[in-house]
Amino acid sequence: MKRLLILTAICACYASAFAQDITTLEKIGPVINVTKTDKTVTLNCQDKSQVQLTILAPDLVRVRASFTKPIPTRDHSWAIAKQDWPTPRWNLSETSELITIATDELEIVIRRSPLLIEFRDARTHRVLNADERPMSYDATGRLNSMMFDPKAGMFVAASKKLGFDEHFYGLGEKASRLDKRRSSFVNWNSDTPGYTEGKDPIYQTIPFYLGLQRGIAYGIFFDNSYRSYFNFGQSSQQRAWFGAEGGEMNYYFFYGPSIKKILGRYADLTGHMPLPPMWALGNQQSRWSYYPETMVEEVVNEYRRRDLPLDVVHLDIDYMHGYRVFTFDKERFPDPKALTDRLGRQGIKLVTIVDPGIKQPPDKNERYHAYDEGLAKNFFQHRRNGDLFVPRVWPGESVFVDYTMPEARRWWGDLHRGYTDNGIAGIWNDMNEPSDFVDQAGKNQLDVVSYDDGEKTTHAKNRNTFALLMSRATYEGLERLRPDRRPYVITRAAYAGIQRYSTMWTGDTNSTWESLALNIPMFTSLGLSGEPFVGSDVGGFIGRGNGELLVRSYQVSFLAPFCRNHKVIDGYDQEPWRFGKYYEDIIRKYLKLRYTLLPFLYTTLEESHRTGVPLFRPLLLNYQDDESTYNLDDQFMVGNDLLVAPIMKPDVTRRLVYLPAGSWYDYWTNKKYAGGTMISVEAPLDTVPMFVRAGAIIPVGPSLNYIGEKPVDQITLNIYPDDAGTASTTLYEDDGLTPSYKNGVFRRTTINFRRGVVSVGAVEGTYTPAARKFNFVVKTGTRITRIDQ
Ligand code: MIG
Repeated sequence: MKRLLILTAICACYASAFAQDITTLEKIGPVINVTKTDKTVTLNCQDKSQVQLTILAPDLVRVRASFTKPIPTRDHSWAIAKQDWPTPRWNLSETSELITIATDELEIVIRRSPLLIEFRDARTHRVLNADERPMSYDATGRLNSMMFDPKAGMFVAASKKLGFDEHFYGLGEKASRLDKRRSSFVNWNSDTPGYTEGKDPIYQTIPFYLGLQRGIAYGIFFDNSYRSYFNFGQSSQQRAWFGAEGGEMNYYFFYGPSIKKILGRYADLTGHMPLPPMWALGNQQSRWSYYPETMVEEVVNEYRRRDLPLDVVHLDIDYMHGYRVFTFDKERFPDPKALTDRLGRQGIKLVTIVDPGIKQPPDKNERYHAYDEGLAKNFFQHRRNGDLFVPRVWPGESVFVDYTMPEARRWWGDLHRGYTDNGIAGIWNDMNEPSDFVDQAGKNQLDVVSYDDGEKTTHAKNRNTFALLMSRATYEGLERLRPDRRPYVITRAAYAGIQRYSTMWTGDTNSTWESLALNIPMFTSLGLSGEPFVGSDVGGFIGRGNGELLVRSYQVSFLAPFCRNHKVIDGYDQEPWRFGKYYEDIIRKYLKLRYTLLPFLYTTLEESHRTGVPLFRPLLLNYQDDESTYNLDDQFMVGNDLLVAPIMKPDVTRRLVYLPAGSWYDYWTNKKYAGGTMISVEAPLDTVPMFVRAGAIIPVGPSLNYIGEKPVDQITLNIYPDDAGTASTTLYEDDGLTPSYKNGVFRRTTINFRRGVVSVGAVEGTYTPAARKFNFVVKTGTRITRIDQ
């Protein structure tokens, strides 16, 4: 009953959130004078407001506004990775009506009265994005329905003209379709088990979106961690707006025109994803929870006995002593080091879950190092009145660490020695919205104060960045504890910038077809929001599921960066063999295919690291000029070369597949198709329709039971020539384990094919792979007449 009441309260406040009417807000301006430094233009307004534009790059401009008062000197964001940008060439010109800032790529035209900002292409002068009304604020507090807090300040908003045929993408993890046009969203990190399409908010906040109109893209990153709103013309033909219940109007405008270029800039600004260890691309198995240790070994033995590849097993919350993080249950896991050693000999890595809640021991005499030390050092969150903040989570009454304190982050990171000393290979951060069983909406936490660089800000500001900082503490801890190994962290909640520290999964999905259908739009949207390493519980988390659903689910996830089967505690078992041999055989086929495709997947993952362009892509990312791809979210691509069109409905064995311009090869039959059209293909349960772009070379390795099982002594380069008879690729290799790739210890090998002649170009990087042989296979049957090395 109590739970029901809480739920009703949550729904009521979400409903009111959608009613935010920004047309009633006060407007900024007009401009009375302009000042300039080497990088910035400051507009001083009649109402004492200030607007500051900072030119960071020819295609990147930051807009900050402060309403009725000067821009504060403190300027800090947990999301930003790069602060020092070399000043690009730009100039300022003024007339009595307009202020114009021009870079080599952007022209920003600012009307003085009313204060309206317009972004244009510097060459064509075409308008990319324009204010629909001046930036606005709410001095009355009426839009801060949930959390009015004197520290938070006012509701702030920016409103943009809605393009007649403008499409919207990104916004991180949303339970919605790919194109966000005509939808609205809220960001307030929330634990939402069993979410379905339309549920909002869910776990993460990535306030970054892309606008695309007639092939031309821009991006906007609204770097504000308060509860925020994005409305892409849901209830208006005129405007797309964004706003937040506090903090600054502070956004970055990115110009493409290509989305790939924007994603590169976004990665420069908020951080590039480091490479995880290569085994993170291996198959992973989890459930809530495998225990005791013999059960873990049974799962592994079953995998090996059935010839199913596996690299990682996850331990969920029951491995701990009464849900105390940084401990092991003595009976269930008497000797974790011996266990990880034994598993290590079978090629298996163990990942443990770590929640933010530190148990407050009910018995005052109990000594629990994480609680005792944190309390002594004053690292836990407090309410404004000085009381310790004590939420209820799995361990019962618990406390949370104030991760805004650098010393607290360091301490938290160091606590992981308890895992690394036991051979634990990676850390899974859950419940970090942060979830509180008695207060899922976070209402009772609004007076929780965080240190925040001495600013002592409240939950309203710090909720959405809590997981980012927890993951950061974890990542940096692992880096210190094992400097010669790449950290592997998985998180549920996040804020922009998370890719620097952690990979992610999409939380508590359902074992239903509807939930499966959300995989592709969610993975691709996350990729368009700077989070390349994503995945979802294969088979779905909650509910019973069945063999057909599990197979179809693997036919999506076998090419997702994170491929992990996971199940709720009371759910029906769904390891690959649980529904019988027929389904298991098909799953084996796809898991083995994933492993042979590793050279291709790893090459594409490194591209994500370097360029910010995700591995798992919507078609529009590769075919930005093709409007048929703008709302296409039941197909995806891996890198530039592989197109996959899974089945996400029961009893369906045939589907339509859209092939963009160019030629395509059916992966299974090598049959060639002309693109730019829709084709109908057979998709019996054992087949996921898959096509290779003509012009691609796909590197494949040996079949493996786990990564590192044997030396990769042969790489087959499957050549799919285009209509001109050419194809090319660049293969990326490194040691897969250490951070030395950051210092150039990798090898990049360019391979070209032209009418029967293969040329292996000069290599880049200082890594020397073990002796391996290249085999070249031309899928058209063309004979190779020469190989130039
Ligand atoms: O309240 O640790 O999303 O993957 O199995 C549930 C138990 C807590 C939620 C995670 C899920 C995990 C579960 N956790």
